[in-house]
Amino acid sequence: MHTLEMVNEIKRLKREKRAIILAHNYQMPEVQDIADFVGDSLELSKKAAATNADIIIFCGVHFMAESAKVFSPDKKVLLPVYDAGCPMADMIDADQLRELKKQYPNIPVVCYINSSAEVKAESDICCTSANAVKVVKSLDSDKVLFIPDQNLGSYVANQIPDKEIINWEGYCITHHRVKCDELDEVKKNWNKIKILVHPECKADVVEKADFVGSTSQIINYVNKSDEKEFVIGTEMGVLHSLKKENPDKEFYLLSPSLICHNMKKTRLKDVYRALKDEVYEIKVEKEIMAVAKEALEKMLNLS
Ligand code: CIZ
Ligand code: SF4
Repeated sequence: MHTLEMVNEIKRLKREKRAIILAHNYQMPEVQDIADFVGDSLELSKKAAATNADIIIFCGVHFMAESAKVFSPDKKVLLPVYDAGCPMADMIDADQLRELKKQYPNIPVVCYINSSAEVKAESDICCTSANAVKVVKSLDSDKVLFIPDQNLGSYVANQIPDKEIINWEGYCITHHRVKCDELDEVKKNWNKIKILVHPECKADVVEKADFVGSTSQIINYVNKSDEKEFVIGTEMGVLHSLKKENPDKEFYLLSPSLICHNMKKTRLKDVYRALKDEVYEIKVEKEIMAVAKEALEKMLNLS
């Protein structure tokens, strides 16, 4: 089918089936352009909860579609590519977390949103890269177990030196690849250009950046800034929104390795098939959903 025809079919099916399409900031441009909303995982989950659509096509990775399902259990949530997963989220499972909790009894568990619903259900509170510092600060404990991202955990630990953060050794295979040398090279050649990075990058990269934030925080920073050129240290998908919203500004990727292959698995044809065949439905056990929701809501109640 021709692209234009496919786009029209997607629009028609969307109306017919009362569906909405949500796309993460890291998705392919062709997918972002057909979406009703583009954002980070939390913004998209909130959209999912607020919509009165019957079907949610979630263009992202598995844990994100699961969070959307947790917030809207009565809706049909579809992930267009069944094996679009997040390697970081898979670095800890519920059994491993139960073992960790036995090892460190009575220490609260803060769980990054990049985790399965089952892991969230075993945690005290969730966080995103946008609010991790605030979440950890809010806890009435001087020790905190932080899972699964060691880099985000280290970033939080640096911001809150009076708390001890016990990190799980997970990491994002995409952001963890960025080398400090790559940042040094940029600084050497363009010493005034602003470097904006995601806290999933390693500590030595984060330390030297001008701004550290989630994808949406990076986009907001650029939208408000008077500067004209930026180096972006997060997955390349954000460049699409950045360029679209700021046609007068220039963007450079901090490293060519900033590409998440799982995020790039979803193409227009997959969105079309997801709508047409209603695949692949995300299912989470009822009890897990209820407890995972508590951990997510505790985070939301802080903001
Ligand atoms: O929470 C998200 O959407 C992720 C994985 C990244 C970010 O910073 O937005
Ligand atoms: Fe997971 Fe990293 Fe890909 Fe995000 S960019 S989905 S954390 S592997």
